[in-house]
Amino acid sequence: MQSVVALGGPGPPVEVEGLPRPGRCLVMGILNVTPDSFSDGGLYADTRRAVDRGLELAAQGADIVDVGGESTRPGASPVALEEELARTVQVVRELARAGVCTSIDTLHAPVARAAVEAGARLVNDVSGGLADPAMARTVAAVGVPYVATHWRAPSREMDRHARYDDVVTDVTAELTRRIWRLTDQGVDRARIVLDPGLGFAKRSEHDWTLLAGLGALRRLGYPLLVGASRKRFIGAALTDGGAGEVPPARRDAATAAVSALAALDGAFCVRVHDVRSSLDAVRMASAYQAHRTQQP
Ligand code: PMM
Repeated sequence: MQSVVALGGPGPPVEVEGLPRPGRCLVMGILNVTPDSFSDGGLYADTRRAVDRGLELAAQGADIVDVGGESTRPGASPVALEEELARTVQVVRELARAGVCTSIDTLHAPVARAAVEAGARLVNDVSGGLADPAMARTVAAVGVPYVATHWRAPSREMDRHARYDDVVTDVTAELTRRIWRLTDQGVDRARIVLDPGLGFAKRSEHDWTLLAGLGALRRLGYPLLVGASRKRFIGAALTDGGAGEVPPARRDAATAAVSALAALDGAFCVRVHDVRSSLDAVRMASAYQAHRTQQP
């Protein structure tokens, strides 16, 4: 069965089988069950608090709650597999049991498999299958949608890899190779969602160029997920050329603006910390778009 029924963008919204279909860009709420993520590290580090936060994100309107147990901020160190499993699987299980559509944000095939067995409906892998050679086969076997993000290197060394001739062309080519590898290993094309990987081996100007170039990435023919929330390029743009960066906790209004821009450019989903503001933003984008298409 074909899961992607229509390409988004200027045009009808994209749908992926097994995920919510609200008729607009989806909003994925971030639930980092980590002590060290860049903007919310330590806030939801135990299971009870994490589940409560996931339920809160769902009540605020998150279409998907993305559970992650390993920080991917620049410079972050990896965590042991057992620790990542302990942080995430029970949280996924309880949220899924409560009826929340849950995804697992992991680089590791065993965590992806355990989370899907606990009820996760999407695997979100910021390495696009590069970090764990077993990921593609695992995703093919468990048969849920898969977010393949543009990635070049582990967090502690990714800043050294932020070199591009033309970032949109290079990221498009590298994602195309990811798709080949995934489909070669049995992943259903109709279950692949692509992500430009804002902040992953990118400097601010790369992030902005990719955001402005979503149309080119959309031409690959896959739904796009955009993860801009509170990232460095947003903090840097808010300083208006002044010194320093606006801190992560003060970047939600700007993140919502970016969510509206991404939705207008046909993003399938935005991944955000503050669900309410980005949900309002993508709703505004869809109302605007509906009226724009009515213009003569
Ligand atoms: N960014 C982070 C973590 N997971 N997943 C996807 N698909 N895309 C992203 O851009 C992305 C991600 C890092 O941000 P966080 O530490 O705030 O979760």
